[in-house]
Amino acid sequence: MTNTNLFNSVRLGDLDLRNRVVMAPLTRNRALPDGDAPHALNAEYYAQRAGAGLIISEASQISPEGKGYAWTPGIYSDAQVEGWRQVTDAVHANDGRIFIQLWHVGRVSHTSLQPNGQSPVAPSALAAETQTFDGTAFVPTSTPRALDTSEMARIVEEYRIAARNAKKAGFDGIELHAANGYLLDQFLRDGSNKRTDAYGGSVENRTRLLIEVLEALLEVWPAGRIGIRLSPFSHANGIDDSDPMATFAYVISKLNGFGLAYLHLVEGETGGTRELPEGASITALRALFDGTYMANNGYDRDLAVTAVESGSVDLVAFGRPFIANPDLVERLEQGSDLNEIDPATLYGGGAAGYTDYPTQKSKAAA
Ligand code: 8OZ
Repeated sequence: MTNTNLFNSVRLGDLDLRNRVVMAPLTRNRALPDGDAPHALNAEYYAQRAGAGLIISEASQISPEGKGYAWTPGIYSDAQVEGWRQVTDAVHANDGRIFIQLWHVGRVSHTSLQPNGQSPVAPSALAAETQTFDGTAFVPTSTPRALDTSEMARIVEEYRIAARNAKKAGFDGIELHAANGYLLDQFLRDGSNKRTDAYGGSVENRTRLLIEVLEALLEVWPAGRIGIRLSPFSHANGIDDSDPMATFAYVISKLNGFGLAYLHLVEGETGGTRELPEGASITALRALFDGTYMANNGYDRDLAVTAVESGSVDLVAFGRPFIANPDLVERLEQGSDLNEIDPATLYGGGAAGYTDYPTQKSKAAA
């Protein structure tokens, strides 16, 4: 990457992005309640935000078992592929680019959201200290059952099928969600992974599932169309590790050599402070990765412009600002005021607080 301006076009693998501003993956719980398929409303929402250099879709479960909240979209059924096709067509019609984020929640789920009311699955039978939304209320997550070693191949296969579906649905690429305390993160961390088989114990073993999944994805997509998201110092969904620097230094070093499109890090606590625990360093972790770096968490215009100018950050993913400002890139470029976000309409519902945030232009015309 040669120029270092947030608003200039940039090459990502074999893709040209119109700028370095990325729409972060954002859970909005607005898929069709019967079958978890995206639909026209979601297409409108993403198309409104196609000014981003790259959109990363909301997290999308790779299987019914991978679901942890009401009304999140899936990418395992034909109806879901059809629904996502509406989204990708609408984004492409506006000259945007969109990757889908592939998700398995692991233990961050509730029996009422699982097939046949079964227990969620996890590396170990330890409940997450967090809540989920079951469609009516926030409820404590259910205690999971530990996956049997013989089931790991099935999980990997489900990621592979989801990656194929993402291609059928017309996405430009995929992002592997290995952050925020979900299944792959649960395997990486010694707080949630107490396994004694080849998938637990040493950091090499805890990283095994992630690497097997990546290898499966690489059989479907070229490396330049696959990104990965990690949140090394986050405690989202009750995740913990006794030595996150050591764990993630290993994980990130292992990612080198695959030639992935990018490494995407949540810097600090997910959606919270950017401050890091003592001994932690995003800069040191970033330096271990030899490819494109996408930064996220609490960036505003100045922080983003400076980070990109410094050369240490290649792409900046904005989350909440993109919810309230469909024309975020234009506003950032012009240094304009941003719309305020309405916290009441973040999760679930219809167009209100979803597709009705005004652009500068629509505001001026009103
Ligand atoms: C907010 C609410 C539900 C899920 C994440 C997929 O944190 C999520 C998520 C965020 O990665």
